[in-house]
Amino acid sequence: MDIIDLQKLEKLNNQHVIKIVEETIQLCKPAKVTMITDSKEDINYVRELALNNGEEKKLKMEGHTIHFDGYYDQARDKANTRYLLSKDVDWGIKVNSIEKDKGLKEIYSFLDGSMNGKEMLVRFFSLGPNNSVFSLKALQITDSAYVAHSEDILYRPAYEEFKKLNGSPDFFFFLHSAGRLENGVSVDIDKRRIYIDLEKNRVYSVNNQYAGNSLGLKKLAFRLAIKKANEEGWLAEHMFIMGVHGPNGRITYFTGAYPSACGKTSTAMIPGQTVVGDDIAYLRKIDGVIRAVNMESGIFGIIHSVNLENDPVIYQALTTPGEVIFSNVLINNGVPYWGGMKKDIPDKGINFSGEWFKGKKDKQGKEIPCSHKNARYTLRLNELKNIDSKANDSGGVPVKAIFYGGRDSDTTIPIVESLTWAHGVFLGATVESETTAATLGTRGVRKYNPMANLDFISVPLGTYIENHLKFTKNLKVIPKIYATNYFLKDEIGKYLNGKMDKRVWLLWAEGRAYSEFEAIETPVGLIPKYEDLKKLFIRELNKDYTRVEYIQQFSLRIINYLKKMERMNKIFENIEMPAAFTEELKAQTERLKLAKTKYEEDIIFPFQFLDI
Ligand code: SPV
Ligand code: MN
Repeated sequence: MDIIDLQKLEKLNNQHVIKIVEETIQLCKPAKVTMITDSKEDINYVRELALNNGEEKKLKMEGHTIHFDGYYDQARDKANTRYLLSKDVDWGIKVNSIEKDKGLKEIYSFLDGSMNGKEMLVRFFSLGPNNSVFSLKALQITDSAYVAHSEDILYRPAYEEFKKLNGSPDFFFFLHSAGRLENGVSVDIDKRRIYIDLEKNRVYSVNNQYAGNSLGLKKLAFRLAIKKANEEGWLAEHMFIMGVHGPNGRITYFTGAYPSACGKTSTAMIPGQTVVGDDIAYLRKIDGVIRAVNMESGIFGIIHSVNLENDPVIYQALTTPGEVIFSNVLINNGVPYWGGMKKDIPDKGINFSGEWFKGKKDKQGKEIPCSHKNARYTLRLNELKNIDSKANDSGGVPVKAIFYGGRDSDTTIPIVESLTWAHGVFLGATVESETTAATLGTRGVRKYNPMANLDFISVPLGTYIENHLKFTKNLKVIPKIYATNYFLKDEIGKYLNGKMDKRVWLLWAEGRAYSEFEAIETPVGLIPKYEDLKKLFIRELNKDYTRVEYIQQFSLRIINYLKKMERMNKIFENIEMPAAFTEELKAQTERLKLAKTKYEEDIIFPFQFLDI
């Protein structure tokens, strides 16, 4: 470390930071150590380093770069992500863990000398807006300039904020090494590990680059935050935050939790609305109101199917000058291409498999697509024209409604409002979703995914749900809760809804927050009336919404719902859950059974509930 970097470190006046930096140097043995402050020069240094060391390459358009992750490093590695535990914990759900001493020994052995001949970057960030009661601080050390650059786009730099810690150890620490590189990508994938120490608020990640594995501040910090939130009585959730624009200029803030690749970003980006955040929200009670901040300041979004029609705002940002990192797409002549972009795709170029040509096969004989299904873009929210004016407010935005959703082809209706807060917590806690390309492994398998957060819950499930149930205590305004499903299909496997229909669900819920629409009570909650949706489809989408469509979408598939309740009963049989949750499960099951007997049908039309 040269004298200027040393001074930057010393100016923080924090012995804990100094000790971590010293220990990391001893362990990882970098050739050079660079401290990155919030200055333009330092941030630009990271950007240039990523280009100079080959982790990113310039594209034709000003500000655009491409980064490739290794062929086997294209998504979150759940199998090698583990909690380091010094004693056994009954989580209720299946959680990957390893005995702490054993895990530390293993990961230290992989980190030992991992930065040989490389440059170590030391960076400081705030999770949430600077100067805010919501925010947490994070120290990131990495030998990947791509990781440091991505974090610069996705989070708020906070070297100056770290000075205000006054020597306190109250920050998260993330150590990452991409390990041995060939052609700019991590190669020792068999030694890829991500180990989380919940007791010390530290995470170690080695031999990977895919952002969900490597960036400390994203899903790794999220796991630490969930534990902290549960201890302190606030919520850290896998949620977007958006401003829904109702009639007469009214803006109503919603949050929404969806599993990865199930419509979370596309909901937050629906035309006509404004975005605060698309992935992780911190929620707190302030003066009797739930308020939320985006802990990030950018988007690491899935690029597949982003096109002018489905995602006009993102598409524009991806096709005009500005700071964007593309990852794992096809590059031809300095121009990025991806599946579903609705443009002609060249039949050769460079992609995540190296030199690519149409028809290229992998080792198993499977055709390699032009871009990976989980290929991504990284950009700052303030590059987007639909950023909400309150996106960086240190006090957050007031939350009026919460959406939960999963990828469910055969059971749950497009939108339903919960009967009460506890029923809403139950609806969120019983989300099921079919697996996607966002994690390694088989796709399309139905999995239970409470609050779309199963991969990240870092406390026993019962404790996590209890924290939600009691969150409304002393609240002046209790937000409404909605369960949504954008993926319902008919009996021949055709999707029942268009991609833009979510705009109508949002606006219906927005109106409900002011009692502007009536609803029909069913065993699973309150559903919209046909007449209201018809008006909204015309107003929002200029679309004629037929009675037949309404009936197909909102009829209750009682048999499937009862099967779902059976699956839930089985899951919760062996988990210690709060009594209020168990009662909701029982009550909803009973209501469904009663309806089945009363109507003597396997599928009940929405109109039938009107004559109760
Ligand atoms: C997700 O998979 O939920 C993401 C991307 O938001 S990442 O977690 O970074 O892989
Ligand atoms: Mn996510």
